[in-house]
Amino acid sequence: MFSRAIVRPPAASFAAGLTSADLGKPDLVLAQAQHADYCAALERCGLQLTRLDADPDFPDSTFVEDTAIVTDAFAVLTRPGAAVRAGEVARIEPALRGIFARVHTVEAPGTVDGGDICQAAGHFFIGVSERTNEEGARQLGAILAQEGCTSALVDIRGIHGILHLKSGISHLGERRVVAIDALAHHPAFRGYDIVRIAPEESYAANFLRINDHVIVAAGHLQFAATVRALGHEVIALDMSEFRKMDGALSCLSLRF
Ligand code: CIR
Repeated sequence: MFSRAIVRPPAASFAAGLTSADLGKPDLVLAQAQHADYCAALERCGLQLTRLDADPDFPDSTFVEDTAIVTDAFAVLTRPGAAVRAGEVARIEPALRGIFARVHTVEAPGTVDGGDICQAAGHFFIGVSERTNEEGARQLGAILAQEGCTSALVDIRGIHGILHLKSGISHLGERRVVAIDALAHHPAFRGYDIVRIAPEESYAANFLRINDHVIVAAGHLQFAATVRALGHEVIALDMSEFRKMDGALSCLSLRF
């Protein structure tokens, strides 16, 4: 069960963030409204929110997920792979130290983006990507082992169109992994039920299972129907402005 989440709204500088999407400039007012809807959805799922202030010094800082990995018992401060995002970690650190008794860190030359880390109960899939390097993955694996957790690497370099591992897979719970075609047969997911996502709905591979609900990106009707058929209540959220900045549902919060 999740009971809490940390969020940070998009700042006035949001449109100056990193992006590889060719979807136009985001509308700040609409992004703020979509973020408010996102927060309301988390609350509807039963989460108590820690709301950090918008941070205009870091345009991508609304994507708090990349700065840390959090569990019920501990947190890991990451070292984001994009140099312009490195300073976001120090900005979230006080909040995490106020909540977690055990806070680990990833050290140079390791880099890790939280978006590359997918938790499935006590097991973690660690994506090696343009943002998370092999040394960062190694350090994180060692930290997780020290905490009694297991992990497996998934190299996504060379898979076109995904920034992070969780752009291509998410854990639905009950040992079910939703995956895009390019990741569906990866050996790391052996022993898991794979739910394939249609290529035209690949953006929906990033979703949030929170307690009894599954939050999905609006407009992915086949996927929403699949999730409902598996017995979950679906909340659909418009993510248009975050998608323009390569963001998706999981990026906008740290949940524990
Ligand atoms: C970036 O390129 O870092 C941001 N514009 C988007 C980060 C998305 N984060 C995530 O998927 N966890």
